[in-house]
Amino acid sequence: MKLYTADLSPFAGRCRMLIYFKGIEKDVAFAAPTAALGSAEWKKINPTGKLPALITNGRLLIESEVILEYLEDRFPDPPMRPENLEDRALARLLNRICDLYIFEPMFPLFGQMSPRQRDMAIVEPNLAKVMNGVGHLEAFWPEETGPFVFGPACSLADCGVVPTLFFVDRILPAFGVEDPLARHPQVYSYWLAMNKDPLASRVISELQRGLDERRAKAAG
Ligand SMILES: N[C@@H](CCC(=O)N[C@@H](CS)C(=O)NCC(=O)O)C(=O)O
Repeated sequence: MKLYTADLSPFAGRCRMLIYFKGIEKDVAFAAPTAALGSAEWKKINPTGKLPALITNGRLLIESEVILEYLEDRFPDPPMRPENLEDRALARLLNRICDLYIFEPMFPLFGQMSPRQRDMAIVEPNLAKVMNGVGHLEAFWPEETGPFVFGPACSLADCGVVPTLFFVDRILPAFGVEDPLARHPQVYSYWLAMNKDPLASRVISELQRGLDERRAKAAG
């Protein structure tokens, strides 16, 4: 099985997190994309031009949630879907909040990182939406939990939420929002705990390495 991945991709980071927590690194070869994302060359491998992409049994699977679900079905031990059906639905909901209410509005912000060429008509509404999205995570956060979303074991929700919080934590300060997660107590204490967890923090360090490389390139 081959996973096309990159340090800075939060969506590939979801898949790596599941792979680390399941202990299945020996079953999955990591590969860098063979060409620039979005390029005609890369679209020969993944027609959407995106990451991640999983090649398994001669088939291409894309979309991080689909890859997570596939890996969970293929390697059910340890289980990463919560046992209780409502919690299982909640795990999916938290990941959808990350996709629809946090990443969707965060994407336009990536084009606005430079303060000198910033269009506030793009920044302000999207920044507000991202903060609202984190508020939705807080509102739906399960009670009496920790250190992971659903207690002592990592779930599919953790795989989605950790890379998302990394981006909120690292990108929003560039727009003047200091400590964006500290405004949401449950999400914040979770984030602090994940930074101390050996495997979650491995994913966080990979994302950080990707971000440092991107920033060094941008600085020339
Ligand atoms: N919904 C997709 C999002 C994938 C995505 O947007 N990946 C980014 C990298 S983090 C990408 O490939 N961007 C390049 C592009 O859109 O051309 C998923 O969950 O896998």
